[in-house]
Amino acid sequence: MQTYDIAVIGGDGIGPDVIEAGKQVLDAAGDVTGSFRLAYTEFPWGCEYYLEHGRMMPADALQTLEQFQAIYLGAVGYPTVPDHISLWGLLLPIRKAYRQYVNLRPIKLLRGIDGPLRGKGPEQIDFVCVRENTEGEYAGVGGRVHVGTDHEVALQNIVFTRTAVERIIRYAFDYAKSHGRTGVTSITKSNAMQYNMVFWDEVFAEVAKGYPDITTSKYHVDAAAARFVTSPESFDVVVASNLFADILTDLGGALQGSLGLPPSANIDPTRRYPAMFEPVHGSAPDIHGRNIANPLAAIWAGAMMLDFLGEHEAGELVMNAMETVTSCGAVLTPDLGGTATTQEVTDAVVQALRAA
Ligand code: GGG
Repeated sequence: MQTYDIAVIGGDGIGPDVIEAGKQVLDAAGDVTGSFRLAYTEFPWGCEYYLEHGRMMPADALQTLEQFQAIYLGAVGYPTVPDHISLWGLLLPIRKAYRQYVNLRPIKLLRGIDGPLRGKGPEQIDFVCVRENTEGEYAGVGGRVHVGTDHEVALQNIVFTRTAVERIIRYAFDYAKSHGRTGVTSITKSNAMQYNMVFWDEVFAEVAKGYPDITTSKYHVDAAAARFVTSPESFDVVVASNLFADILTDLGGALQGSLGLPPSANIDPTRRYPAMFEPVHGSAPDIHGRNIANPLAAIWAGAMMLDFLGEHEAGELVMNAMETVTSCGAVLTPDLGGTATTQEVTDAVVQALRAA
């Protein structure tokens, strides 16, 4: 039996609760398939750690995490610490240091979930966003001068390198090819952003030439946002910059019926570094401690982790168990109109998995 070493960072707010739920489901998948076990090592990093130590994770955290095959992350951020400190203290350094240049975010309406769009069901809402995950608007280049004066200046520079733009676009095409998807849509704002986004458009056109069997389309981000709502079925694989895809995938979460559902995989496709799996949602301080957080995004992220580790059957079992629960509709958390607790939903998924 294969053992995988998994680093677990529950993080802040509801993060530890939904990751605990995910672990229970993943362990059940290991039992049922009999083909693997996950050996977890917990790291108590996040905002509480920051308040005690003045940093979100220890100075040698990146060396420590490098020994693991994958990282399972809950959520980062709490009102006690400014958001830019928490994000730049934990999540972004991991993505950048481990060259997790792909952030894969499926947008799929699960069976039984009543999405907000009239006449759009699981057949119409089923696409994948490929988010550039190491630079762009999140490059972290900038500064502030004349701080506190009436002529204060704040600069935040966007960085697009050919290496990063080309590899993420290529990944989107390769993903489409290997997953039976037929179209790739590129999203920019090249009418207003005449340097970096025009550059992206050019690279997209160049890379597309190598994939004659894949149809292509491109939209400005404002038009794309409207199209997510009016015509989600027109998307298959979407590729966009760090910030644009982050914003659009929250909209995607809304199309899925709740931000408690979408998962996210941060991947270094070369596998030189560990990948990191997390729910798209944050720490939700407003519902923290009430045992009503939806665990499905974290469970889904766990299914992506199993798939990435090569445990495809187990990943599929977890997805099917989740859809059994959503289809039945009896055990759902309040964000999906139900009254169930985090643990009740988790138990229902485990039960469905074992029954399968
Ligand atoms: N699940 C991790 C988390 O806390 N995400 C919230 C967040 O603000 N993420 C920013 C990002 O994905 O760029």
